[in-house]
Amino acid sequence: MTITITAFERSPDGGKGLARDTRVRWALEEAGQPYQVRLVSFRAMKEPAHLALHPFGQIPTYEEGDLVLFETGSIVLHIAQRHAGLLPQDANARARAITWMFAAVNSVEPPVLEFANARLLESDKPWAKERLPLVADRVRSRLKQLCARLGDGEWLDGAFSAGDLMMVSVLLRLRPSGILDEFADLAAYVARGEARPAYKRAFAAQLAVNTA
Ligand SMILES: N[C@@H](CCC(=O)N[C@@H](CS)C(=O)NCC(=O)O)C(=O)O
Repeated sequence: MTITITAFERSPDGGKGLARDTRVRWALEEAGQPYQVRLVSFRAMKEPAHLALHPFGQIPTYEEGDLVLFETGSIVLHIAQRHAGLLPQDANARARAITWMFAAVNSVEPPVLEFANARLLESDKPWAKERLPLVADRVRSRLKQLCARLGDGEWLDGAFSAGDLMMVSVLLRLRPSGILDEFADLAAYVARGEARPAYKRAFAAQLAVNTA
């Protein structure tokens, strides 16, 4: 069945791979699944046709036959459960990999987004200078904990999994700030993710859209 995802017609990051369709493209590449992309403008995202797919008027969405999904955690989990390559066979290891997916979106992404927003969207506010260090420290504290758990491991729990895919995708948003480089093991972990051929194909595909 044909898989269709949605992505920005023009990503605000100009193709740096930070828009969340990249993580879905990456999962599909890891799973060896072909897919089509429907590009949407910011205006179209808020119109009824797209709101029927995504109640919050965002990208990405995922369509496969009658199935429509939104939320990248759910989309990546769906892909990982239906195709080999993103979740271990062993039931407990599988549950732990899924736990890391949740950790990425529930425990790491919120402070990362708060920090990114403080840097990019709120920098002109009178309180920005005072707030930014607080928000940065909240990120540092999460990264320190994550770094301690990763230790000198290659991935978070044994072989590469959808948990790593989600975590690397979330951490990549920190790259422009330089904060990731304060944690050498995490920076190397993210670089390992980016070095995967499937990530490179996903990145190139979104870049092609944004440089066309
Ligand atoms: N929690 C959602 C977040 C989706 C999201 O924030 N999408 C962004 C692009 S990366 C978007 O559509 N932003 C435009 C908007 O919210 O109007 C997910 O993981 O899918």
